Amino acid sequence: SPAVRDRLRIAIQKSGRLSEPARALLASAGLSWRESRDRLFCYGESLPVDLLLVRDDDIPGLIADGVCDLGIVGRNVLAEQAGEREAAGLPVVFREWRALGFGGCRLSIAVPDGWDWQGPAQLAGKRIATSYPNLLRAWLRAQAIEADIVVLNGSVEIAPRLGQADLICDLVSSGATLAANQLKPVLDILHSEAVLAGPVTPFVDARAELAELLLRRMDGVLRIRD
Ligand code: PRT
Ligand code: ZN
Repeated sequence: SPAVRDRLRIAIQKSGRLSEPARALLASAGLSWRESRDRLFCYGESLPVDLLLVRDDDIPGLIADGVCDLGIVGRNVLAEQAGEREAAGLPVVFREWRALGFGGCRLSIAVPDGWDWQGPAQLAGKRIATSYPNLLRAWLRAQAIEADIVVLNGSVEIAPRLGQADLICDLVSSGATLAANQLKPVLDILHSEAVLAGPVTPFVDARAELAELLLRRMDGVLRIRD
């Protein structure tokens, strides 16, 4: 059972696409920290809300383990890890609390430029490279398509050229990376953006009020930005 705490701890990406916008959002919500930029822990000054700077992939697990209370992470990462926990028979103890309006991208199926795309049925029996096996598996199952999933942790877009896979399922924003690898997106299986993630069950100590205050302020900032 989670320890009783009177400070709220938020995990954000240490360095990457979501780190600056996450910090900017929290700063706009009135948070400030005593910190040096490269430190892993930032002590909250204006409110008892601390930051932990981590790899984005670690954020759902940190919430699940109760090391952090909230996190700012891509919906793609949160949903993938929820699927992974479900597949392992573990309870999914985190969920999306708010969509934050930055870090937008799609998890898309992309095929070689030369393919004459006719629809999902064309994927049957193909090898699909991805870093999102759980999201892809769920989507394939829903479409009743049997295909082989090739799990790669990086450079997914070169897999077809290397002969490791026939096509890919990867994150896309501008599409330039796909184009540079002679691939074209044909359908989106998830629309993603940065989200505030938190536990499924409410806090029972001082963190409840802190989280409520933070949400109220964040909602105010997000409304103005709209
Ligand atoms: O070190 P750490 O593990 O924390 O960082 P990371 O390298 O895993 O994550 P990072 O910073 O690359 O991405 C963090 C999050 O940003 C992702 O989980 C997504 O939610 C979101 N995001 C938004 C993206 C993109 N847009 C995106 N374009 N994540 C990755 N990409 C990739 C894309 O797959 C392609 O390879 O960026 C490349 C450029 O994309 P195009 O389409 O503009 O060419
Ligand atoms: Zn990562």
